[in-house]
Amino acid sequence: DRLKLPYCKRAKLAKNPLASKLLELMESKQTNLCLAADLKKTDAILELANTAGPHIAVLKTHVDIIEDFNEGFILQLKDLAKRHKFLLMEDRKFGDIGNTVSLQYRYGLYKIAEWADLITVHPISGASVIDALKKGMKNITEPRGIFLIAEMSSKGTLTTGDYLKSAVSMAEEASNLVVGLVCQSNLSAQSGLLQLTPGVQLSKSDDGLDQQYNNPETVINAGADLAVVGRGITEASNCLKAALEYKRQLWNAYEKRINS
Ligand code: 6AU
Repeated sequence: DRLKLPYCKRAKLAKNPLASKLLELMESKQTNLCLAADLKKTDAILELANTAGPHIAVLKTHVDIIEDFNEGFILQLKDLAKRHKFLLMEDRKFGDIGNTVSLQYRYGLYKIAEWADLITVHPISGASVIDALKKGMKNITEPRGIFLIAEMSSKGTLTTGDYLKSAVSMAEEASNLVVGLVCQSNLSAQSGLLQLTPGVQLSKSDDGLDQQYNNPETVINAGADLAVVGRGITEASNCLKAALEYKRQLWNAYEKRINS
């Protein structure tokens, strides 16, 4: 049972080397927190990354909301990731045909392939999107991984039924490149795949725009290996204190899950 296995054991079962690295760093830093740094200024993201960095496993960005994006920002972010030992995920939610996606991944202003360890991808266009992204990784020497979005957190999402099932099979079949699934429930029994679950907040149940929130223990019991927290931390009066509190609650829930 995937949910009962400790991260360190699952690191050995993962087919993607980056999934193994991620599981190992989660174990050694004792954190299963993925911080959504959805901020508009590079300085604010760097400050948050430096403060919360020692306590998170992944820093997740949406680079297309940044108003002063530049290459220096990426260099500094990569530096912080190395220093504090976290991975970078660009939550681009690629969702077009293979050729377009491979161009969006590699070129343009953001050159995501050059710096993002992990990316998010919608399975909507079919399994060939994964091959296209692999093509986009040509000559990139560092390991790369994909989180496939099987199920969204928002109210009324269309990611249900057969769509969801096909997304899971797609991830399982491509587990050499797919690191895990973005979803709300325990959908895959494959111990080498990670479940990334967004929609986590302690003080709210929604955001007024149909985001749905659960508490740390609920999402970990629903199979989350990494829980995404954004505004629960970025909008707190003390971001470090909030990050530490989410980290503590998420890790305790994980320990309870594997030991129960
Ligand atoms: O904690 P929040 O609501 O401030 O932020 C949640 C973060 C945002 C969303 O773009 C992202 O998680 N997200 C995703 C991801 C990670 O792909 C999928 C989803 O279904 N819901 C969701 O909120 O950066």
